[in-house]
Amino acid sequence: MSNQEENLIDVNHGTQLHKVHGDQKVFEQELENVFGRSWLFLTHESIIPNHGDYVVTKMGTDEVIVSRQENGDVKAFLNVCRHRGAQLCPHEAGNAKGFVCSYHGWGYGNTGELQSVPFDKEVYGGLLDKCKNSLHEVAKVESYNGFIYGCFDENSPSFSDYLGDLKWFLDPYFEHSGGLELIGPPARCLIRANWKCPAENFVGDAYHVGWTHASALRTGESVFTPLAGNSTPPTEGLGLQITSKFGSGLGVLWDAYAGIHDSSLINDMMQWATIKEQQLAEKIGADRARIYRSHLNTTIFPNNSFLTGSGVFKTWQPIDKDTTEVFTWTMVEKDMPEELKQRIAMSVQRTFGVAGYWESDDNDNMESETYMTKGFQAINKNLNAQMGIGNDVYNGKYPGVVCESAIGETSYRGYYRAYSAFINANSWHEIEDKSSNWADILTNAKTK
Ligand code: UNU
Ligand code: FES
Ligand code: FE
Repeated sequence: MSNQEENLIDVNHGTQLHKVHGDQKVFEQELENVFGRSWLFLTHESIIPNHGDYVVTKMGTDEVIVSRQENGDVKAFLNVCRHRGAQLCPHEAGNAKGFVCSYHGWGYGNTGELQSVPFDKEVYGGLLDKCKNSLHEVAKVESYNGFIYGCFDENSPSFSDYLGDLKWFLDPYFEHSGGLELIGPPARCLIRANWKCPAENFVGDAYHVGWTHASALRTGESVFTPLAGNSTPPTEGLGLQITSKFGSGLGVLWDAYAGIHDSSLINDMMQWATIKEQQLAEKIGADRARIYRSHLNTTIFPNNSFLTGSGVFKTWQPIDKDTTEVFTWTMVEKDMPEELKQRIAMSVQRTFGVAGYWESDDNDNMESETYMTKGFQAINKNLNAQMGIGNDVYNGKYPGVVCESAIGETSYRGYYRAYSAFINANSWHEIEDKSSNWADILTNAKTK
């Protein structure tokens, strides 16, 4: 147990040590205990629809090939040749029945099997066992309404159990809407910030929107514009915060489907969602139909964040303790007119693309959080995630641990409670064990 970090997170008091935002030893434990055990977003069915379609993406610091099989399944493999370890596929995406290494020419099927070895008989004398040199396969791959996630640990719960109480809130938009598609290829860029800074921001920070994004709100004229400069106080009934057993969490801002998009999109998007909300009300009831037409800011633990309605969909890939590669896609509803999908995709790049006028507001804060906490004196001091502590309710009116307030830190606490369980566990069995009383821990937390 000596390699573990019992004091990094104080789950009972809603505080974390500064070094959670970037410490070499903590980073190494995250790769093993968090990225090695969690469900990580890979790609979407709509991006690899046909046999042989593939993308190359990241799972933690590993690069993986995600490939559509002949029977329709999706498999994922480390993008590393079994011979001398060279990068197997140098492209970001394409269609291929197999991959040939650029170094000595070993050839693999898109099933991962080693199929051809130059001069196999002559140089190995028939002693090379091809069956034992398949590509290293990611243990589990699952689709949630077309969103494909992979997990390195075969003992993980199913993706839907992993989502836990969040599923009830996500299904209206992801499933009952008729389904989504993801528009790629993802924009990619590096930020000088620890990967958790943006992950925790998206899991539950409605607090920063009016302040950090004041000028984006004023110039963009979105449905959130009244919040600009914190000129409107958070009213009762504005929204909710929700967290779940394994750290995934979200914030609801009621009736705000058009999200971050500017005035050129508000009318068309709200009209679209209002008609669909009425249809959904008959199918799934008025409460959940309203959730479809609301705005959800979400992080699926640990590093996949999105804004529903807004259509912003991201992964935060760790490069090192202070560097993150940000991937940004657009998600839209399948049955939207093509022209509306394209306008949303362009607006997502204008707002949350690599130079987006919302994204760049956030990145200054992400980078300064990462650096300021590294000072010699600062490093051992605490962060504070105590807002609304004591007001969290488990399985009340809604599933999950919920606070009926738009602004608060319920989802931060849930995220870091789970993070602490992952960091201090050596197996999924131990994560489950440390999480059996998760809701009690969160609802009983006190500031002192
Ligand atoms: O967390 C965010 N980035 C966000 C939250 C954005 C818009 C509304 C709420
Ligand atoms: Fe939140 Fe300073 S006010 S980081
Ligand atoms: Fe932001």
